[in-house]
Amino acid sequence: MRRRNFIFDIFSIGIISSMTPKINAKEFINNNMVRSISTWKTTEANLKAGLMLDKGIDGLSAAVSGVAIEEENPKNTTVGFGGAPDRSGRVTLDACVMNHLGDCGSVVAVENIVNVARLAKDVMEKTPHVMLAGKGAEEFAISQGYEKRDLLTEKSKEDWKKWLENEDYKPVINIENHDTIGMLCLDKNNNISGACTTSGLAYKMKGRVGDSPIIGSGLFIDNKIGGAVATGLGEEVLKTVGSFLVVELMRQGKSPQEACETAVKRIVSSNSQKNKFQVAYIAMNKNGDVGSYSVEPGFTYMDYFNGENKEKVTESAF
Ligand code: SD4
Repeated sequence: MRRRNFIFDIFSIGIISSMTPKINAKEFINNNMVRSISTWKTTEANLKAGLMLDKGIDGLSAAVSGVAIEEENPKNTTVGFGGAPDRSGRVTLDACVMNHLGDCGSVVAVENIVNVARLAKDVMEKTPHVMLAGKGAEEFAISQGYEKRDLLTEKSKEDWKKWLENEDYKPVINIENHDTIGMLCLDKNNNISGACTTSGLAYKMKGRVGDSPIIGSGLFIDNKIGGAVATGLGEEVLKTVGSFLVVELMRQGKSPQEACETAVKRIVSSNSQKNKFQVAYIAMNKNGDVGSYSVEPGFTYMDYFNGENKEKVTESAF
């Protein structure tokens, strides 16, 4: 089971060894508050999770049920059913989950299964592994009773055929403000969990995997400190191990907002041109404070807090 524990000891792995954590877990107050945040205008998904948290349901269950709404939404072209395929016309999904104990599960390049965040949770809870890929993940899903479904819709097939006419591949910035969903949930026990689920970049190369299913890049939680999730061009998030970086910055004493800004600026510092790509982070600490920042304008996130579910606009580096 310990193989699944991804809580890094920053001192033992020698990263930033001169830094003394300024945040002590004891500084955080447990006041029974709940909060759920999710990337993009994922209104219903975030509301679903928030209401579950209000009822006292644990953060991981709330996150997995919340993101399932986008996985099942055919209009979201970057998640689950209706997600854009790769160049060869296959829809391949990536997802991961992480809980307050530091346990995590992940699936990559899965075909024919809609609820891949739940599948990642099943990998975490029912196998001795952290990550399952491709056919193996699909076979595991079928063995657990998941329905096999064609993830291409008439619309996504039509769009792909249109794309094939020019085969012009470039990252799209802010796809209709509705995109990959990453969610962080703080439950009544003051535990943070999260989930991240995507079909990845539209018309990616066959076999391409982004940041979303990679623990530390697309999602990272350290329940003593907080959590972060990423969206946007996964290659840039992977290169900076983005979500892990945001959580480590919070460990050093930065607020969720400052941590997201610093992590985005690290990406921007090696990519000085505007309009190249989007990357955004959202983060939450154990107090339930939240923050968000993006490379380009136009990123919004949902915030369920005190019984209200609001869309928030994020500031950006450009
Ligand atoms: C990826 N990060 O596969 C995902 C895509 C995404 O907003 O988040 N799009 O690179």
